[in-house]
Amino acid sequence: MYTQAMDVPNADDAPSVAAPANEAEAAAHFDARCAAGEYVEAKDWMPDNYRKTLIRQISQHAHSEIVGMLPEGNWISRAPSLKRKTILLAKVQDEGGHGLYLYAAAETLGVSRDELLTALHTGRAKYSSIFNYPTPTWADIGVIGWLVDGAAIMNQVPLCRCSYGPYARAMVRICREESFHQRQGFDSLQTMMQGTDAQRAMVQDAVNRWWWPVLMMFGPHDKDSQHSETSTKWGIKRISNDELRQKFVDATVEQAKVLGVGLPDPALTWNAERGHHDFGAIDWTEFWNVVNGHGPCNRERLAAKVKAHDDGAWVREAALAFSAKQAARAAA
Ligand code: FAQ
Repeated sequence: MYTQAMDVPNADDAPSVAAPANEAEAAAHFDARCAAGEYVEAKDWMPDNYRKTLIRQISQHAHSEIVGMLPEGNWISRAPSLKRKTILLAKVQDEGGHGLYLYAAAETLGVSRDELLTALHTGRAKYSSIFNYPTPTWADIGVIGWLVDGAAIMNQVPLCRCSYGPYARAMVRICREESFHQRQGFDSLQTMMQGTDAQRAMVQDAVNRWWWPVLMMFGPHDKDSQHSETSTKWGIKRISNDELRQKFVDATVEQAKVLGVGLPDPALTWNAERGHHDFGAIDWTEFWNVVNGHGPCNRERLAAKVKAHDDGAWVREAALAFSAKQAARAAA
């Protein structure tokens, strides 16, 4: 059972590890704990920047899971069979659950769910660039499972060893579920690849459109990654953006061979000296455009998310009214 503090810690909660007398000593002690591989827990003393970095990353991650339900949700009513529809429903529901674990993990750092959602709805908070691309065909759903979940797993498995305990524990369960997601995507594509020429062409077209955006999911090159140095020092990040991207390319090339699809990169070749695949240059102008709100579906995604939140207002109001009634009854 996944357990987590579900809301903002009380102001009078005593820290479980007392902070040493002065800030510099406290920071050095904290760095040493991280370097020794200790887990940091919600009530432990932590530097402000560690707290801020985690709130930023965990909340962006949570927003990604929730916004990530939209491109696939588009196909629930149009899945080609009952089997595929039930699988897709379960997957999209899982992504919603991942968002909830992650919001709960962020809340343990002293930020409220309302603050996090307001940041997303007003465009102040980021979510993964990948969810701003459209899903015009059924093959897109298979490719999201195979490549997007595949990239997510590659990035998220090291987060199971992140220094912040509540985030690391949330990631363990998330990664288990993501591995089913990746396999169902691969299975769906394999079925299509054994079908008609038109189905094979649909898969290839989807792979061609998703390949480069998926490589962008890992973030900018290490030399341009502004947070990597501090996040690595504190054990939030265990493997760098470029290393993870490389691991993903190496693993995926072999899977593409099994599927019988091509990857749309003429520069993709095995480099025996490095023991890795070389691959072509990523279009970082496209990446930053999408990150800064100008991708193909940014406006549509945010509008759908805000509408869903507004449409759900009555549920939140009913829950509050019910809880007030319960409290009044208990008081009486
Ligand atoms: N998209 O200094 P770095 C999923 C931003 S979940 C948008 O390298 P960092 C499940 C970055 O925030 C997918 N923005 O940053 C699923 C920063 O901006 P800021 C999400 C990006 O944090 C599957 C700036 O660029 N996964 O797929 C992106 O050290 C299928 C500089 O970058 C996670 O969030 C991007 N791709 O490293 C759901 C995993 N990349 O904040 C549905 C956790 C970078 O200063 C269907 N997150 N930026 O304004 C991480 O591991 C890290 O945050 C990175 C970025 C690796 C994403």
